[in-house]
Amino acid sequence: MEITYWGDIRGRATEFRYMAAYAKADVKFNYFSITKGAEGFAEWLDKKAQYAVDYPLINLPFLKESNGNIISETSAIVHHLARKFGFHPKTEKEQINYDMMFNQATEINDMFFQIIMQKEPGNEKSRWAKHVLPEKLEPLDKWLDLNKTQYLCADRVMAPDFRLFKAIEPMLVYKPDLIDNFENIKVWYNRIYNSIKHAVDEEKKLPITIQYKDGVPQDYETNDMFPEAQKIRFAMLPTLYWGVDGKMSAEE
Ligand SMILES: N[C@@H](CCC(=O)N[C@@H](CS)C(=O)NCC(=O)O)C(=O)O
Repeated sequence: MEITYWGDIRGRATEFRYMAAYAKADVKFNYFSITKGAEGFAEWLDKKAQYAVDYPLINLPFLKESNGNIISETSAIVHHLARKFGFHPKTEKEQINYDMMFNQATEINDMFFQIIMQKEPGNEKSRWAKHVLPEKLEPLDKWLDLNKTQYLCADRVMAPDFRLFKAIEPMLVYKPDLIDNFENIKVWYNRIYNSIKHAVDEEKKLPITIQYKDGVPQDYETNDMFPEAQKIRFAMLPTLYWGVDGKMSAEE
């Protein structure tokens, strides 16, 4: 199978790469260049229009199976990979844990994007990192302690583990003492890290994303299927204060 996404950033592909690394699976990754800026985006828009003829939901990332089937939507791809690699629930109890943990991991991942990446550094953000962020992780530490499982849903790794790991890894760069008091999360984190060390270390070399405004193609109006909608979306792109090139160190 093949997965297509933006290259030279982590973005939404990190969890796919971690899952593939853990499963030692043969997944081919194709990349459009977003770090080329406007030019890379224009190349994608051109291809997108071609794919959209047969597959109107086309987006980045998308997965193409060997029979030609296309799957878009990040979480749909994650669940598909989970089923293929055995990282999916097999009993009702596992299914319940999986559903809950996937939601928890998604919320924590979204919080990372909305607050750590989009909020200007300052007193409010520091207080958020000191008080709110640990408050979100503490119940998960207790959950692991009470369940006595090696991973979030059971004694085997499943998709929510990768989603949460992918969110926590850069959080630890942003706030290195974040899990110091969470013994169970620490053990869980190191267990996953030690299984896919090489993939994680490779990922650490990449920025999470680009400063979005740098990727806006000048000529998108001639390329885009919905130029007016794109124009409004581009005008509303947030400024990122963390997670882009040169802005990935600890903040206090
Ligand atoms: N709902 C989609 C959103 C995907 C998305 O926002 N992709 C961004 C990159 S992270 C993109 O550049 N998409 C290409 C496009 O909009 O044409 C998903 O969950 O995968």
